[in-house]
Amino acid sequence: MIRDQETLNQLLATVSRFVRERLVPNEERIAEEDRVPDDIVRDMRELGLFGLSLPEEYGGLGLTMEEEVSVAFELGQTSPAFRSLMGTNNGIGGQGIVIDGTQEQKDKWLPKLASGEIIGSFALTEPNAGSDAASLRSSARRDGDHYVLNGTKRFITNAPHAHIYTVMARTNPEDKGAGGISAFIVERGTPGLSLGKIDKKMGQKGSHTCDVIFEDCRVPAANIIGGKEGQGFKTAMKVLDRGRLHIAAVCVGVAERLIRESVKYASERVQFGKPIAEFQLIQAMLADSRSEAYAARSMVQDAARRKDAGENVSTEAACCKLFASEMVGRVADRAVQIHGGAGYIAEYCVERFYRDVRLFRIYEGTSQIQQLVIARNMLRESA
Ligand code: COS
Repeated sequence: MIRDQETLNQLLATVSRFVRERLVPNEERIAEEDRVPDDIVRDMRELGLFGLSLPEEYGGLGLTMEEEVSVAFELGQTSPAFRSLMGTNNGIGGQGIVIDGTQEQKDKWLPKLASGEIIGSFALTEPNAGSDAASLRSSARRDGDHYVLNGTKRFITNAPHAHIYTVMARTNPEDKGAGGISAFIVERGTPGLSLGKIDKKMGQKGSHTCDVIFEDCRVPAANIIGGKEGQGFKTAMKVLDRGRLHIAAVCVGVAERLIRESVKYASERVQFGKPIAEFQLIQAMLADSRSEAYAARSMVQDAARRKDAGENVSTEAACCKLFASEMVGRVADRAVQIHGGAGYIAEYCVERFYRDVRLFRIYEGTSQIQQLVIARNMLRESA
């Protein structure tokens, strides 16, 4: 649902201009330096980007899902590392508190997340629990008015910069499945919390992940999300439903950028006496990419509208994540192909995006997990 088209159009125009004038010219620099410069982070804060999807009463912009994906289509037009930095506050690092947090937790954390004063991070994955998230082994043992956390979380986006971590840990050792898991907000600096070294990734340079390690880390019982044990897995799944739609929208944005780059290159590059864009085999690749990106955009918009209307979009979000992330992989591959030898050279952005987009098929649930979610929901509905 779009609340006010005119206000949204203004926001989209501002974000689009910011992406074009401020972020795109800095893409190579952040890839080389592997960090987003402080002045750009400051500008992102001033634009309200850290609080896009956080409620207005806490200082966010309170975007509906349809509005959020519209903004994500724009943010996707540049290196995913920029979006990643503020993506966790709006998404997996902040939504657990928005969806299931107590009033005190919301009051305490959401205003700082919305302003970008602090960064939130989501710690679900472990060395031995990736796709099978419910098998996680990190433990949280009650001790008076605290819980004592032990375990290791892996590949945690923004962990090196985060001030708070949403941590899923097992409070009931008797229950080895989803029901034994609770979600906690753990503050950086809590004794017993330490970070591993920053992972060397294939792409998305400038966005950082690392291990988060808990060794007898005492967390106040008041920090259990929602104040109740055993709800953490469901909180995580709800957060991921929303996150998957957002990621799908980012995939659409990146695909549209890659298509623009491909059209531009194909129009300029001359072979056999004419621009290669005039050759039908090149046109076929452009047309396939355009059709697929359009399909993904339409899917994401439809799912977002349904979510705003109050429907359960677990299946649709998984469909969007599956299709859009696979789609942008194909679009990036064609973009490199259209660029030929130049596409394999770092001087052209398609080489960087080709590596960047590979992650979309993996994080926030692999393509195979999306397939599993979709098929399971289908079978449940038919039963
Ligand atoms: N919203 C709300 N509740 C949900 C839910 C959702 N989308 N999905 C599952 N649940 C609930 C179920 O209803 C069930 O509750 P009950 O026990 O009360 O019935 C509980 O959570 C357990 O669900 P389920 O039995 O489906 O859990 P599984 O262990 O079979 O796991 C998958 C399901 C595979 C879907 C889950 O482990 C998953 O999403 N894995 C991928 C994790 C991931 O995306 N990791 C990326 C890293 S985080 S960036």
